[in-house]
Parts: sequence; C-alpha cells; structure tokens
Amino acid sequence: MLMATTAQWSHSDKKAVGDLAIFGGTPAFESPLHVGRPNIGDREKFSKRIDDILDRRWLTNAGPYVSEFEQRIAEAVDVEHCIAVCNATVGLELAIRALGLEGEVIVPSFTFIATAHTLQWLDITPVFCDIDAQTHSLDPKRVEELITPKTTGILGVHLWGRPCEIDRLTEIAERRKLKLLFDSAHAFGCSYKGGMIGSFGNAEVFSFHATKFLNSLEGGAVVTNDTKLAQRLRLMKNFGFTTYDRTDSIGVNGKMSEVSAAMGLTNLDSMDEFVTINRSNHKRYRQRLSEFEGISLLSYDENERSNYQYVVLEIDEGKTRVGRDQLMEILHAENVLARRYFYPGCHKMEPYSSLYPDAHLSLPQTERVSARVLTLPTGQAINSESVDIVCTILSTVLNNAHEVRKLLEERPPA
Ligand code: T4K
Repeated sequence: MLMATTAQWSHSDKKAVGDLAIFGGTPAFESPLHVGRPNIGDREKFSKRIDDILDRRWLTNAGPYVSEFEQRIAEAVDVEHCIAVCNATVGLELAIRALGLEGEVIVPSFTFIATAHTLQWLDITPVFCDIDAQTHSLDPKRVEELITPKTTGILGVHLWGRPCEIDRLTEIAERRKLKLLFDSAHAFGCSYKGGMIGSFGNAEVFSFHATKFLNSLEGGAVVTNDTKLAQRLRLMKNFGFTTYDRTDSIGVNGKMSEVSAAMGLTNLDSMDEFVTINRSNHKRYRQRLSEFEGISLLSYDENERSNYQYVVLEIDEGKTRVGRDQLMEILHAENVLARRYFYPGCHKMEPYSSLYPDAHLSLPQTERVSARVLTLPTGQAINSESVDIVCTILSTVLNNAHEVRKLLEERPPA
C-alpha cells in the first residue's frame, strides 16, 4: 500500500496566520497532495498479470484479461453487457453514435468538459441544462422545458458519484420518446434506490482513468442491458469488423489493452479497501469541518452504496469572508492541490462560450455552484493525519478570516 504524502508539520502546527505558507511559513506538505492521486491495488498481483500478458504475447484486441474485466464489471453492477473501452470519452462517443443520437441532446454544463465535447465532436448540439443546487445534477423540471422537436436524447451525469434523479429522467425520456444515456464516469460502485449505477437508461459509461476511484490506467466501459446495442458497440469499437476482412458499418479503435485490464482487475480486487479509505477520509473531513459556518461538505446517502470518491466543499463567501479562490490559493501554497471542479461550467469554455454566448442566462444554479465548489484530496494516498492538517489550515484561515483577507488584499500585485 502507498504511504501518505509526508507532512512537514503536525496538525497542532499552523495555528497562527503567520504560519501559513502563503504569508511566508513553511508549506505543510513536502510534496503535493493531489485530488485524483491514483488508488493502486496489490503490486504483486499486478506484476504477475503483466508476466502472464508477456508470456501469452496477447497484448490487446479482446484478450483474456479484457474479457475477464468485462465479466467482472458486468457482475459488479448487475448488467448483462459490458464493453470495455480505451477511455470514457470514446465510450460516450460510441454510445452516442450507437444509440443514433443526433440534432440536440440535453446535458448539464456543470460537468467535466468531456461530457459536452463528446456531443459536439459528433456534430450534435449540447443543450446545456441547469442543475438542481442540492443534487448538483440535471434539474428534471428544466430538462422538460428544453425539449424541442430536434431533441433526441438526454445525457445525465452522476456527478461526484451521486446519482441523478434517475426515476424522473426515465419517466421524461419514456414519455417524450427520447434516449437516456448516463455519463457515470464518477459512479462505479454507487447505487440508486438499491440498484447499481450501470443498469439505468439505455446505457451508462464508466471511466477507469488513473484519477478515478477504480482505475485501469486509462480506460472505461459502456454497460447496457440492450443486447442489440451491445452488439453494435462491440463492432464499432473494433473498426466495425464483423469478420477478419469485412465491415458492415463505420467503426473506430476504442479497445482496451490487456495491461489496462490487468490494472483494472488488480484494483477490482482491492475495491473494498478503496471504499473504506475514502469513506473514512470523508467522515474525518466531516467531523473536522462541521463547526465552520459557511462551509458545507457534500454528503453521500448512507442508505446507498457510494465510492466516496470526491470530497466536495461548498463555500459561502458571505459567511466565511475568505472566498473559494482565496482558500484554494492558500491551500496550494501548503502543497494541498485542491481543485475547483467543474468551474467555470462547460458553457463558459470554448467552443461553447462562442457558440452559445447567452447560455449563462438560463444556467443560474450552474453559475452559482461552480463559483462555490472546492474539492479536497482523498483516496489511498491520504490518511487521517493529512486530513487533519488540511482541516487545521482551513480552521486557521476561517478563525482569522478578517486578518487573512486583509493580508491577501495588501499583497503587492504579482
Ligand atoms: N465525464 C466525466 C464527468 C468526467 O469527470 C470525465 C473525466 C470523463 C467524462 C472522461 O473520462 P476519461 O475519458 O478521462 O476516461 C482529470 C482526469 O483526467 C479526467 O479523467 C477526469 N474526468 C477529471 C475529473 O479529472 P484533470 O484535467 O483534472 O487531470 P489532471 O492531469 O489535472 O489530474 C488531476 C490530479 O490528479 C492532478 O493533481 C494530478 C493527479 N494525478 C493525475 C494522474 C493522471 C496523479 O497524481 N497521478 C496520475 O497518474 O482531469
């Protein structure tokens, strides 16, 4: 198991404003504490699988480890078909094409840019829909209002691994005869009303990127209970080949390699350990941060299964006095690389900000939430001591907010 990043301070330090690295103190951590530091399972098991791959000289193209990985993912999320792919972005593109989406697709703007790019890449208009401020996911009421004769589908995102309002989206999609696809990049191992994420809509797409709770170095999977869709996806991810020298339709190279599958299998073996660590870090952050007015930690439903992959703070600057971006700067100076995912929202990034300059007018909650959110490090590389130090830094800042703010404002321009 990986050791946590070395701290230069114990959590009893950093009690005074002058101790903060941004004002000249020594950074709390020698090396950076990342959001998205990979979880890594048993190295011996991984090495043995790599030896097997080399001995077999079967490196990619539907090798035995990819097949085993697909089978185990399908079992884990209780779905009939799993098609492993090289990453979730390509997985989404394949699913969008295989489902025959075109025209307009309704999608949140508050998500990683890949969600919107997969539509635009295929010349489909991403129609940005506002989120619900509580769930951070598509607001079903707003979805309904955005449906036009050109709409062919809804692409929901289970942001932070917390499920969308799946029942309501399913009802809308069925009634309005739309396809329903989920970007489940964050949600492997999570459940909704007792059913595993992966089994909803027409298809769902997981990411197994290095930074994800479960990684296969790079990788992803499309999961579905639709047998015909699964057959189409299998052909499409392998250039459209139906036999050695025949294609019936267009395809691409979306295959997962054997080395990626070996990493995915190794990490699947350790998945329970990863959940336990994330859960315990999350609980520790909650205990330490609950006393601060103006900071709320997004919760996971304890009646469902969750991977607790993200530690997401919402900062209400009116109460904390120190803003989200100032807090991030202070943490970065301490080598705590907090991230403001998914700021500023896809609609404010190119090409969308030029294509849809007025999009912000209908996205008030997206704008509000993306200005308040800060994600903190968690995962196997973070232990409770690191969590305590991060929280001590935050508490020093918040308990001395007026002084900190004044000192920040007095700094000479960079
Ligand atoms: N849909 C959603 C909702 C997504 O969040 C994503 C990906 C996708 C679709 C597409 O999935 P893939 O096609 O990637 O399978 C990172 C990831 O690259 C991206 O996969 C992920 N979402 C997103 C939320 O986070 P960046 O731009 O923040 O990556 P980067 O390089 O800044 O890395 C994040 C942190 O992790 C850094 O502090 C460094 C650390 N890190 C990273 C890597 C790769 C490590 O410590 N070790 C590593 O090997 O996007």
